[in-house]
Amino acid sequence: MYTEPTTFSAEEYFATQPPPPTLDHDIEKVREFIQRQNKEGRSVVLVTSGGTTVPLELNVVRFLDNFSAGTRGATSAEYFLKAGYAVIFMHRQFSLQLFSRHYSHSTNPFLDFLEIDGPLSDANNSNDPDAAPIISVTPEKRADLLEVLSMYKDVHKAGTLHTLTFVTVNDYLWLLRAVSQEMALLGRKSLFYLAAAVSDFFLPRQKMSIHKIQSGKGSLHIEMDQVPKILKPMVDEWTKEGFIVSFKLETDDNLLLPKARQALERYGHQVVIGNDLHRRKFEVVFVSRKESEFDEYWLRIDLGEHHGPAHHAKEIEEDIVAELVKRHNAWIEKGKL
Ligand code: PAZ
Repeated sequence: MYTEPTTFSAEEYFATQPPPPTLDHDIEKVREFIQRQNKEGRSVVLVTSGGTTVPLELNVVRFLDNFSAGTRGATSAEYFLKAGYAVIFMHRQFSLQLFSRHYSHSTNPFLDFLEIDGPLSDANNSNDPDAAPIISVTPEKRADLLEVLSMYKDVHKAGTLHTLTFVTVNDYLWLLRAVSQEMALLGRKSLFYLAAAVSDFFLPRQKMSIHKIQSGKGSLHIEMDQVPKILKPMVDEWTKEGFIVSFKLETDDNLLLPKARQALERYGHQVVIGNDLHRRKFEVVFVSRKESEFDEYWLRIDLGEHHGPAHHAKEIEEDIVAELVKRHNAWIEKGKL
């Protein structure tokens, strides 16, 4: 069946697409979190992370996905916490998480760090807990683990991290709108770090097949509508004083700067961070406005660089966050004039 593609404004989108069932509950928790951080005088950053899906059926079997492991978001969120921010980490379900990301099952399996002291047979045959073998951490891994674990415990004790999950682009849009509206309370002390890879296209609920799309009728033609440009109402209505940083991912080098500039021009927010798919771990460009000109600031790291006592590989997110904290502080100060 062919139906005309629709261009939705943000308003039309929210009037026709249903909110996720847990939205009210999720936002109540976000509100409490923001109110507490505001009372305690902290700046709050919303970090979005991971890809969004576009389901093709209401009883979803198939969906379109956007590329993103969630590394940028999870890594940056840790550096924001280190810089004293409270973090709302809004991420794709099952994408990389803060802290546990250091022990990803594919690159650094946690079980490989553990040792069993004592014969296993004792554990199986005895009811005496003292006879149970002791599990310990491989000595050369202890310092690294201690560093991650201490930060994890400190953050939980301080209550400065709040986590939200999305799966579909619809979940993402509803959550983003509601969280930004709540963050308006913080005025200039709110920072938005939109690193999630968000689909530009979606299938409105009204056009979705209820059941699994059947094969046997030849090729499949799906016409998707454009996701509304959500940054516009975010800047103009939802969070007028927030410092908003969006990301632009491209695979064609020639498009990176023009597309980043175009986004700034269109939405009027503060910074677009451009990154190329294959170089994103060691090179990004900050595009912003200086009076009527565009300002471009390239940030590059040497991937072989090591620092700190645990000899971690340098992560570009450390420098991205340091630069943004500087710019956000200047933004806060400017608001006081
Ligand atoms: O999650 P990841 O570390 O694998 O990738 C990060 C990224 C490339 C998705 C992010 O830096 C980004 O560019 N996000 C915006 C993508 C977009 O243009 O929609």
